[in-house]
Amino acid sequence: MRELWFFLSIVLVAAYRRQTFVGDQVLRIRASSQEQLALIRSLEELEHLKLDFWKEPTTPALPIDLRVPGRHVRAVKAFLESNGIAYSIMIKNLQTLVDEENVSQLVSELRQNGTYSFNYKSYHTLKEFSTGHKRPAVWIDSGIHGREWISPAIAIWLAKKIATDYGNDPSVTSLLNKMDIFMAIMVNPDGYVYTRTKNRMWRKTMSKRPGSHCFGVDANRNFDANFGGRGSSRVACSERYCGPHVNSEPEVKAIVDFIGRHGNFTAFITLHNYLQLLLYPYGYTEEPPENIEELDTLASEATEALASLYGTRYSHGSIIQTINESSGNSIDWSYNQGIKYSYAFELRDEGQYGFMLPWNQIVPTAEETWLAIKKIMEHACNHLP
Ligand code: BHK
Ligand code: ZN
Repeated sequence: MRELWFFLSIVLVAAYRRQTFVGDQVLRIRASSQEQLALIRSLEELEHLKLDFWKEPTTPALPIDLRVPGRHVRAVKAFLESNGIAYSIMIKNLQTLVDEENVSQLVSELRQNGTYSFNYKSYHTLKEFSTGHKRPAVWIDSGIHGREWISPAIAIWLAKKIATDYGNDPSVTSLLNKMDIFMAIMVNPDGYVYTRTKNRMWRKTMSKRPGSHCFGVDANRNFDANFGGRGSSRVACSERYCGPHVNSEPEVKAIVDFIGRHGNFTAFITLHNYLQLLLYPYGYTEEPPENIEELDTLASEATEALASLYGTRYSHGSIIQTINESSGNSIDWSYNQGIKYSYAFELRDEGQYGFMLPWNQIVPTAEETWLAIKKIMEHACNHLP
């Protein structure tokens, strides 16, 4: 259907919108003297002929290429012949070449359809040059809550892992040949700095609240998903303060704008700690997401893969049924944007150290989490819309 529509639109555009060159010829003229050159230049003054010099008359040594509209071809040839000027026909019917070009463009577009590589052996539209095709993409963010140090710590390990596995691990290689992975490793840098310098238990952003001695917004309540509803607070001093309005925090707005502008994310993964959970939407409603069975099965496969390395057990389920009600959180928002594989990890541990997870658990946590993330990405890649 799409092909048919595309073909029709080409035909219609050719017939009704674009200038045509039916019968136009391009003549290659050889002037043998300055006199002949002058005669040809005099043709340029005859504006009604609508002549188009592809190559201007310069010296007798160089050819002159002249496009002549179909209805003046005979007259121009007669003029050249009567003045003894030699010429040959370079292009017999210009429209034939234009038509051929349109057809090969069409064939190339149809072939390109559904692939994400740039075809260098074809001419392209302006759009294809400027933005290219946006490949389907995976989003991974971490560090949205300041005190959850394990989250950015393993994300940077994951980035290195993905980069080094490309070309070595067949699964990562084929994934990256089809999809892009975007990582925001430190979503809330101001909050993180504050946990390193002033208050290790800081969770929120650092934005000032006029008229309040409290500052900061819970960035994971600031998204446009039942904003300000249950499981969030309108009180500025609350740890779960949703902020003055949707996307008020630049940390959140940056994500929302980026993902919106890109327009082709199919998986969204956010890293928090702790409790060893793999969560999917929703947090603000008991209403199950449309593909809950797929989300649940994939979560169980991902946590099984995670456990296979060191035996770390993760539970999984929707946010609302597994932890609590939560409005304005990132994965409810991303899911409602059409990103079908939206997940939140609550990383190690189950509560022995909590936010104070010792440094020697960073790499093992990264290694096992990688197996789960890989499962989610592979599934997304095998189920592209
Ligand atoms: C994570 C992602 C989406 C919705 C809720 C959660 C749980 C998270 C939160 O925002 O309340 C709990 C938390 O920070 C500890 O990581
Ligand atoms: Zn968190």
